[in-house]
Amino acid sequence: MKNDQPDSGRRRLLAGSAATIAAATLGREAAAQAAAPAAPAAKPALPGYVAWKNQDHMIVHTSTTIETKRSAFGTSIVTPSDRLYIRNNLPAPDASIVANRDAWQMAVEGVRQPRTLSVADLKGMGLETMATVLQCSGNGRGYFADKPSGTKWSVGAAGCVLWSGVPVRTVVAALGGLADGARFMTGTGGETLPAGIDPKTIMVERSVPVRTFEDALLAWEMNGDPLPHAHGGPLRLIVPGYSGVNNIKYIKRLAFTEQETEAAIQKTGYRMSPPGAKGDPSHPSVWEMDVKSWINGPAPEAGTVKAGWVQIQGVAMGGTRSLRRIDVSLDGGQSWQEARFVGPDLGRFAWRQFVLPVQLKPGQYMLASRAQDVQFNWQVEASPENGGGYLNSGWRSHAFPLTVA
Ligand SMILES: Nc1nc2c(c(=O)[nH]1)N[C@H]1C(S)=C(S)[C@@H](COP(=O)(O)O)O[C@H]1N2
Ligand SMILES: [Mo]
Repeated sequence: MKNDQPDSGRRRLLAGSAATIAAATLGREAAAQAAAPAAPAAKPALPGYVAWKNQDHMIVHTSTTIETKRSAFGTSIVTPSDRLYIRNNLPAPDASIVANRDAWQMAVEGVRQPRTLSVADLKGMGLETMATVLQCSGNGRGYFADKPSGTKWSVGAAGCVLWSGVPVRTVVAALGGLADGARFMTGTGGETLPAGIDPKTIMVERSVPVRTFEDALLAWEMNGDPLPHAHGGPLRLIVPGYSGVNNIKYIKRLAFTEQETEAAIQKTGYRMSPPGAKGDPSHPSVWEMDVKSWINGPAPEAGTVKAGWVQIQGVAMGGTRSLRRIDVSLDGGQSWQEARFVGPDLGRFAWRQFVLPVQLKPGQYMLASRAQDVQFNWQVEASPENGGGYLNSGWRSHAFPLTVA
């Protein structure tokens, strides 16, 4: 099984004791399969814990790495929940944790009055709704020429999601403010860890710069529904503008710390190491996302359309900044035309849909897009190759060929 994070402990867990850990999930999956009529041998089916997703719109790499098809983002802004990608570094906790959502507890440390708060407590403290791009650090890895190990995501380990919950700054203020010396915000996932493995080698615990607490959200709702278990329900940390791994699912501890966590997923995992090299603390952490865009239509998979009027359509994100411009090329980047953003701007952490209507004659085209943020930073032509295959935002590798007949 390929993972985002080539860490031996985690691999061992998924390969070895996964049976015990995931017994509940696999049990449900097996039951669902037994009940279903025999399907013709086809693409891998959705595992039981995400059986509610739309099979037609998903690519199942493994039971813990499932991406949205390029044709399936839709032309609205928000990615429908049943098409949103899934990525688990560890088997998810048992689904019983969403039986009584309000009872889920999270410890808050590194504030003047540390406390353990339930989701019910948090719901009483504040409410905010925001849209953010949730994007796996390894999204686009499949386009790196170096072929770094890990899931070969194309564009679909990403989505634009509406979250509702309480701002972290509201919780911090209610608990007397940050303790002195806090330099990082550290979130811990609520997975049950197996005995006999050093927790640090497998736990999902991430530290991000402390200033992110000003924008961060503790979310219990996603796209208008209670946060699905598969996406981190009952409670998830959203760090806007930061790549997927920093958005801790089923969060059980939020700590403002002087040091980064010692967990392998932080120390050696998700580091921008040189190609072929393993990560270590001297390499930059995978934190903020870059300005990026890609085209989703027409026909990103079939690659053929009829001559005539065609809407070139895609999504663009600024990472941590708003966008000012989006360009489209029909000839692989030799010439560019400005396209138009569609629909309301849901804020600097959301993505925007864009469109360019063109009249196409029969022939071969190469569709590419490049976005520019409000600080005039253009999306790069090629992102630097790196050991983990992280943060690929290069417009050239995200281009695709179109035959017009
Ligand atoms: N607790 C916990 N949080 C987690 C993970 C995990 O395995 N456990 N995976 C991270 C990674 S690598 C990504 S890309 C996103 C995936 O979120 P999704 O499955 O809701 O799409 O969650 C992040 N948060
Ligand atoms: Mo990820």
